[in-house]
Amino acid sequence: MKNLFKLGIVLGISVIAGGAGAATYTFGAGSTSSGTSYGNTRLTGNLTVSALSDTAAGGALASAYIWRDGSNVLGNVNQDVSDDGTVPAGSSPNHAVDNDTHQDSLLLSFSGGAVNLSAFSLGWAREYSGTTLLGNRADVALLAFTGNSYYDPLGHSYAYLLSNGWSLISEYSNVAEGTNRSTGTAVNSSYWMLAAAGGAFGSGYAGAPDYFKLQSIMATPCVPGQPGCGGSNIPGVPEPGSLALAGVALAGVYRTRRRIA
Ligand SMILES: [Ca+2]
Ligand SMILES: [Ca+2]
Ligand SMILES: [Ca+2]
Repeated sequence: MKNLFKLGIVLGISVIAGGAGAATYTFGAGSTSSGTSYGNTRLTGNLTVSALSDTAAGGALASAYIWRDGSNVLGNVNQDVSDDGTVPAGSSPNHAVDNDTHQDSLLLSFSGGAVNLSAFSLGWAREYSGTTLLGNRADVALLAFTGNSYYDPLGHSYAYLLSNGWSLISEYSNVAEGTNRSTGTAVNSSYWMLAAAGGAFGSGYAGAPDYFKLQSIMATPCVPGQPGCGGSNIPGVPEPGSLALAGVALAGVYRTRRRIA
């Protein structure tokens, strides 16, 4: 962990190593953004987040805009301007990940091997019935790619994804704002999706729209023998020795760059 911590400092990433290889990913100053319109991404450590919504013809997924507010939480402004507003800010409250009119999601892509997504936290959450606020909570769906050959989900409906390699891990109802929600799954994958619940995923919407902004996720590198750790998903679990070497190598790069500068 000590080396992981050093690695984080060297890279300036917003990943905090926890016990048993778990890392908490946040989206503050140490994370970086790419792009200023639909299809932009946010990178933190080995995690790239992008935004999707079913705004294309036939409910197919189109790219959306990751909106990050002053609390460093991630929302989603989709391409239906009459629904979610316009980039970059969107119209409140539809700059959240929501299932009001269209179903928004955040795609989580990990480089370097499969991970177990063990928990997530919403920095802001609302559920409404009409104009009545039911609570600072949201119903959330979690999906993982468990197929053999990954493909870009753009252009496909959520229902298509569920029949073609993606699995619904669970719907979590009434996830309270500001709490860490355990996913309870043993699945490992390099590709995960957090979506506003309901629609193709089940009953979580239940007529009461959900709105949330993602604060953090906790993920653990794949442990051999766990589901999703075989075949093409060979885990990227670094040995302590190789981590130390990586730290030394990165420190070397850093020094070299400083000398060049
Ligand atoms: Ca939205
Ligand atoms: Ca919406
Ligand atoms: Ca709901």
